[in-house]
Amino acid sequence: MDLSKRKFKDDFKKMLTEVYSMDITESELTEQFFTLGNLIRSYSSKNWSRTNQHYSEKKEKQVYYFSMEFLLGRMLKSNLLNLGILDTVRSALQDLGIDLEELVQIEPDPGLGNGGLGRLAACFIDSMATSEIPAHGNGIRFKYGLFKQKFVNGYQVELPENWLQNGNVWETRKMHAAVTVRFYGKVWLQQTDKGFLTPHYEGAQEVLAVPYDSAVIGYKNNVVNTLRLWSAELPPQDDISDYWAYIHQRNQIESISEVLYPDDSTYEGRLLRLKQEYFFVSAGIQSIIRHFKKMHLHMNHLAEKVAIHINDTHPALCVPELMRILLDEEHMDWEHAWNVTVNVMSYTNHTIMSEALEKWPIDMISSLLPRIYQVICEIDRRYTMKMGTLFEPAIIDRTQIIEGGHVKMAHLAIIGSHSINGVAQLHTTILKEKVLHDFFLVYPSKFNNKTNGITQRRWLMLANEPLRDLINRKIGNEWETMPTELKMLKAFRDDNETLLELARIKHLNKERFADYVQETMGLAINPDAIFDVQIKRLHAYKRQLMNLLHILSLYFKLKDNPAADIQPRVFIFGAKAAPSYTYAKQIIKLINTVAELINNDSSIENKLKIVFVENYGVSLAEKIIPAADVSEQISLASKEASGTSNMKLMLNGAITLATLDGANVEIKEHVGSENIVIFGLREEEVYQYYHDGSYHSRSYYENNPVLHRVLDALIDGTIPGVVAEGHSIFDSLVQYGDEYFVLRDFDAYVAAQERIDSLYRDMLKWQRMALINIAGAGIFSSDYTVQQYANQIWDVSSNAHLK
Ligand code: 26M
Repeated sequence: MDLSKRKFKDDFKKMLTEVYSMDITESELTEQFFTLGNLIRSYSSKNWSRTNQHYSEKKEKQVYYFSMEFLLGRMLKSNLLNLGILDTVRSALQDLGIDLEELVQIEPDPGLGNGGLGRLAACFIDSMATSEIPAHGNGIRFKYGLFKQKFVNGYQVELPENWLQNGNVWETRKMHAAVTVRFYGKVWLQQTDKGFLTPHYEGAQEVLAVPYDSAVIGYKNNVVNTLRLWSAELPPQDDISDYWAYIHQRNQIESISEVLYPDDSTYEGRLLRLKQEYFFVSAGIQSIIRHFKKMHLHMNHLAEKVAIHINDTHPALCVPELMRILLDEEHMDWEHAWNVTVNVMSYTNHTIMSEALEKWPIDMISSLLPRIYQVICEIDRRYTMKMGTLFEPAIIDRTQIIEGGHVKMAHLAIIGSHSINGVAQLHTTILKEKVLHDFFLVYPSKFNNKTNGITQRRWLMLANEPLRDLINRKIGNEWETMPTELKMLKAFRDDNETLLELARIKHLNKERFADYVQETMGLAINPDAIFDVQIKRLHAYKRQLMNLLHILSLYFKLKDNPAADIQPRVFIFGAKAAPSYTYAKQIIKLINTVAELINNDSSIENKLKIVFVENYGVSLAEKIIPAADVSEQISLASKEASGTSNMKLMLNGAITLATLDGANVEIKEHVGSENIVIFGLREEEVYQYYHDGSYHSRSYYENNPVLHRVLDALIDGTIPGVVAEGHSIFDSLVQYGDEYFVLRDFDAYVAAQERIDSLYRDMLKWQRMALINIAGAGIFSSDYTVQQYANQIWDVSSNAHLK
């Protein structure tokens, strides 16, 4: 948008007096933040209604991205950037004596997600608005986001994240768009006088779903899409006969949208979680149908106007919910309704970890959602009938929806969708060949790959302004919306001046992060050291433990020989563990304790430091990633579906140290094997071990002296204060088979780290590698990912210009 500094200053002062009756000198940061937030809203409101009007008039097909999680991060700067007024506003505020960076801190970081899956949804809505795809998010307005992590004596402690405490400037409550969601009760089918079978409900509990809409602003294109998050409320009551019963019921209903479940890899069959899933699914689908009806088209045409995307299995009830509405409320016959449903739905799988697969006990679904359960049974009956004639019984048994007293949500999503995709090439191949092989035999053409991506606007333009400026000076700014243009940077691979500038920018970012660490943790770290970064949820398969064992091996090397020639390193960790994941929490305690030991050992002369940042999340990622030299992507091959921190880190010039897992495989292909450090077991080797059962971790402990010493340190008192944790972790590796092959990959990992050490010594060579990584990162922009979803799955146009 066009905005002069002068106009902005006038608007800002006017809004401040109108809303707070204050002038700038009287106002504090909070008032200034809300004023700026409201101004941004007013600047985008015209385009928001214009976009909606355009979609309605053109009757364009709309996409609805259903996701339990949207891990947005702070929106202030992102909105300013996308409106094209970031620099103007920053400088105008400065004239008024206000520092934009201070206002930024006022905004809570809305942590409405656990990790990769939720952040992917946030990158996607940014990219969809920018790519001019008519697509909207649908999710839950959790009152409490992912817990705040604190370390107490090295242990993780969880505190509530009350992000809504001071209100949320970006949202609008849309009472007129509220819908009712039904739980429990009895249901039976009755013949009406028109000859329809309609269900009758008795004793159902009614929950009011109230939407809160936020603008999703496209980058400099006047498009504003919508993120709709639902909140659960007690429907208005005519009379309240029993006040205490009323209060109780209200609390019970409001608990549905109270808190995000903090697990990202283990499924637990909790009733409240199932309520959450049906709640936002039913509310979202009802609201889509309401909107569709304004077009006065027959329901048979729904799939021409609506695509619904199921982000992991959490919203898989979309399938029976849409069937329910088409059958019961629109009186379609089963075949037509099913045809429409399958054409509308598509599903993304995000994990092969079997413990993450959702399956709900029949009793739970049938009592909470009696009509939905009937519909699921009928879907399953028809599936087995139809496919039973075409495939052998064993395949049908293994692909049924209802099995062993449970409803399998992935099976429901696959049978009910026309597309199922994995999130990196390797992951999709494993789905087709192993994890979902039976389904691949039944529906080969449903399977496809969509490699994940990240938005370069948040993860480079906002997080790393010095690098953005350098790139723009070198190659212009086309990459901002055509990110593969970053490849033009390759022309500077032998230009020492550019490489030195890159080095200077990295150093600057490292100094900034070092200042932050000094201020918040009281720990001094040296910006000349290698900043070696592993930031992701804590999970055994991601092998933060292997990283720590390597650190211990370096520590002992220096203890034995203080003059050992190693490059100084700062190992940076950021990770939350699911509150119930005991083993992950033990690893957190171990890392913190080793940090305490090493950081305070003066004999190693600052050659090693460990920084474990508290409360890792989007805002911290924005500080850490630009300062990273090394990107640790060391999951056991086959286990990480894609990873996305790998992409963010390479985009900021970090060198990837990786196993051939998830999207690392594609990163290697794009930068070439000389610009990445690869080590460890391959996926086929891992499966071979599973097949022949020949992995015996104990022999690695017994035969490798370095490993032996490092592992003994866990149990012999070398690391004070981790007796219980040390034993448990030692046993998991040596005694109980080392499920994720940490000991098997240890030597290869140490060798890879030595390679990093030697590469870093040649500064120009290192920066050349960094440059090639930045230049090759464009293909991993979520702009391309969502454009592929639009063209190949949703069948909607991108770039339908609104300008
Ligand atoms: C399930 C049931 C109950 C409570 C929580 C869950 C649950 C929540 C999040 C399960 C899994 C969740 O997320 C999984 C996830 O984040 N997967 C990651 O997805 C990324 C985006 O595709 C990939 O890059 C990562 O490799 C993958 O681990």
